[in-house]
Amino acid sequence: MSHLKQTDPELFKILGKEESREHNTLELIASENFVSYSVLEAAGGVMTNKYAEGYPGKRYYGGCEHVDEAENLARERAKKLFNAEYVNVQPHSGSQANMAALMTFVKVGDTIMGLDLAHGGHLTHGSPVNFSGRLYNVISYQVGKETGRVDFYNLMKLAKEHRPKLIICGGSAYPRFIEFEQFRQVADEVGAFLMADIAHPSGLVATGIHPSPMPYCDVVTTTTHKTLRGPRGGMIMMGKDPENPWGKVAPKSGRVKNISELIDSMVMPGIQGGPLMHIIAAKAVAFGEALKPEFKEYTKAIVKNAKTMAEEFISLDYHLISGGTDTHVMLIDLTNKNITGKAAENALEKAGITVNKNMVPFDQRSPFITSGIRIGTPAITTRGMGVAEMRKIVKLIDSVINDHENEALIGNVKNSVQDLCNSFPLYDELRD
Ligand code: DSN
Repeated sequence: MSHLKQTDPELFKILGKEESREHNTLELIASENFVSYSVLEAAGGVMTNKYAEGYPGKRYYGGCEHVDEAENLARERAKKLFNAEYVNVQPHSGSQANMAALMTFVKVGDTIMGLDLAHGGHLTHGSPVNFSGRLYNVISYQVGKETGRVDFYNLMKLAKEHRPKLIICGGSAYPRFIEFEQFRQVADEVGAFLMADIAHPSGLVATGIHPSPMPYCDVVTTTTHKTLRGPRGGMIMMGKDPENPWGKVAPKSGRVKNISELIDSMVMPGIQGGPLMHIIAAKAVAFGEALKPEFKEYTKAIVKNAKTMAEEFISLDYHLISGGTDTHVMLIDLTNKNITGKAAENALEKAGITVNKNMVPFDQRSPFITSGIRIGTPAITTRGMGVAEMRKIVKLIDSVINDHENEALIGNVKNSVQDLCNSFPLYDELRD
């Protein structure tokens, strides 16, 4: 870092401001986390220099012997973590993992089903503004109004009516365990592939706290930077028998022998060129960390913290979609608090608490305003905060939401946030 200070003081200053923002605020965005200093080091390491189109042992460039080792290590560690037979660690992001998986299993114009974005789904699960909504005929399914959980009765009805080629399960604001087994029953009923996007709970899946999709899903995608606490990136996996296990995909190219090779070829050259080898190295480090017993303790603490927060919110008359959480995330409908998601996000940000506004199921407001906020515990749990801090944080949030235009109160909350942050410092390694 001190080198950058000399060579580019302008950018150095910007980085310093971000470091200080991360230290001095409470990060409650459910999809964010703080990587270890080792992951940070690998992500900033010399492998950023290397072109390595292709896969270990089959590259289009010379000099790949060490990046091959790093990619093989990442793959082997990921297989062990998720009990997967096949892993591709090259997708630059979750969206690209989803794109490559979809392009493997369905053709343009085919019918797919995914959870409605406003009901907790993701852009790449069929939103009309995303490639998934533009390339495929999308039938979205929803959660039940009363339960806040996937409405399987309606999903089955829609699936029988529209005969999708593929169903996506998972989402970015779904507080409950993903019901892989029930999704499999629907997929089997209509002969569809089942794709799980476990980007949000993947850290919990890796440690067995959340059920595994592997026995039920034809293909599984994830990001690596949320509860899994790795660098930003994506990954595609398959369970025990990737050799065309269900006999539903016949690889077209004579050079491709099975589905795993088809997925590899969809990632590169299908949608990506050179892999980000520094990020793959950092993924290997993060997967190594996730294999350690401490990581299981960490993921247990994430859920305990989220459940504690959920109970506190409910006791203060907040409406949590689905009535609580099984995971790291809560989705809160603020309608009874007479504040929009946008206003809550802004007021909390002034107080040093970072959340995101979020549509709630059956929301009457636009995605730019919203009626809700999404809150998650992975990042604050990484800082070492526990049950006592969760209770304190909920009280701070509640006081801002109840009086969100009171600048003096927001100032006081900001001071309390600062005290909390100072007690749980981040990245000692970066201090001069
Ligand atoms: N943007 C991510 C999230 O916040 O959940 C999903 O891609």
